[in-house]
Amino acid sequence: MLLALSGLTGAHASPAEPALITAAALRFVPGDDALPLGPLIVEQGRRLLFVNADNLGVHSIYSVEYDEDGWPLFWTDQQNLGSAAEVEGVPDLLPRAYAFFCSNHPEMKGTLVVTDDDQGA
Ligand SMILES: [Cu+2]
Repeated sequence: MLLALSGLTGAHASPAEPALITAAALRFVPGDDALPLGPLIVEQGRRLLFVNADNLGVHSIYSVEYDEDGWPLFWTDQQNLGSAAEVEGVPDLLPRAYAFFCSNHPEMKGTLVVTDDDQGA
């Protein structure tokens, strides 16, 4: 999974600024349904950057669902405190809700909602 950063200037027609998800205190912010900000909402085609701002652990993002080839629909490598990575696969997602988790902390769960392009977030 060393390809994680290869899509940064890829062919996807995405807004210049990626959406952002952060890990803090063993939660995803936004994304954790139990927190006030709720699910993470991203317009279809937009890139997503994951930042680990958590001094309590090394974190990653993995979709719960896998494709027919056995790959997660979206994912990142493990990120140490202060490191960041693009969440691979997000710009290709169709509009709907997707559950995800941290591979190190299965109790760290979240929901990514991909919206139609013109719906905003
Ligand atoms: Cu974690």
